[in-house]
Amino acid sequence: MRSRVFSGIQPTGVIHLGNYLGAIKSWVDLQYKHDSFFCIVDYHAITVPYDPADMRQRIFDAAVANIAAGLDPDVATIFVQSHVPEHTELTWLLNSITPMGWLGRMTQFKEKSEQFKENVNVGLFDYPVLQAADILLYKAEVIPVGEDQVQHIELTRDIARKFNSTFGDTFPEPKALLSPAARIMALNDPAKKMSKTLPGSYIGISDLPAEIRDKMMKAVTDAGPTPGQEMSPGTANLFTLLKEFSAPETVRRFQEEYDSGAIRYSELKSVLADDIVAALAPFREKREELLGKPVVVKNILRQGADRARLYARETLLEVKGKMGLL
Ligand code: AQP
Repeated sequence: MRSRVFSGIQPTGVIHLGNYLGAIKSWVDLQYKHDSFFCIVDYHAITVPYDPADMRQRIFDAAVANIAAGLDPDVATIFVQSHVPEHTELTWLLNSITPMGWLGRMTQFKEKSEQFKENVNVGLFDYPVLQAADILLYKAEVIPVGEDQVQHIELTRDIARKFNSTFGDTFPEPKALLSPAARIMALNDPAKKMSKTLPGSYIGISDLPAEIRDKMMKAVTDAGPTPGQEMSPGTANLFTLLKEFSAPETVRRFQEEYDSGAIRYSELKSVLADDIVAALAPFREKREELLGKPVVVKNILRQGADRARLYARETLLEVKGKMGLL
């Protein structure tokens, strides 16, 4: 039997190169090899401050962006988390076996509660249990994510193991699958990860060519190459992007120039920006096309939720039965 893949993305307005290279790109490859579920996780997105007037559009935009990036509704199940109420129901059941100490250790919770001091809500604390429910509801085994999510997948394994040992074997223990570019760094501050809440850090996959060039030219590098020593984080980040977007001969050429000390970072940035613009062109075209077909997109999401619910209901019945609730 083909193993099952689950992954999610928050409808938080912007999909950047980190999201794309860390997660979406590998989803596109995996969907043809596995039974795949891809979810727009709106319940996760409401755990930080947001404008309700924008949310509907952001969910729609996230669906459009992912389909335009290559998710194929004919082979993968693409749906919105809040359309499948079993996600929150399983969360409650899993809450009852998850120690608070496990959640208090989560790096994302610590960072977000620092970032949103005025609104450290229970949902933000419980976020990883909802994520565990997302995954376990489909008994998914392969979870393609960026490096920042590995800790949450480990926690999901712990929750699965605890459930299995308490109530009997039910869930497989899922594994994080990291892409070769699992941690893209901020362009303006390479010590931090590229992130939509860090202004100037990211290139969005729907950015216009001029914006892409402008952001790339401002990327932080260093005073000059240091052949034989470790590359500075900013330059290493540009080489990671170069390996993803440029031809192997281009990568080789800049690597040789770096090694000989002859590299000009302005030239590297300019070539890289052009290659990113070219690579994203088909995406921009497809996105424009889908934005003009809202009914088609909504139907994809409705059919996705209908299919997802078939699996979700079955798992929930099994779990409730094992917990003595049926
Ligand atoms: N910089 C990154 N490098 C590689 N992968 C990344 N991901 C996110 N940032 C990077 C991966 O993208 C997937 C979708 O994640 P998400 O929807 O939870 O987005 P996020 O992590 O909230 O994105 P941001 O921009 O980092 O948001 P903020 O600013 O809110 O923290 C996940 O698989 C994630 O690992």
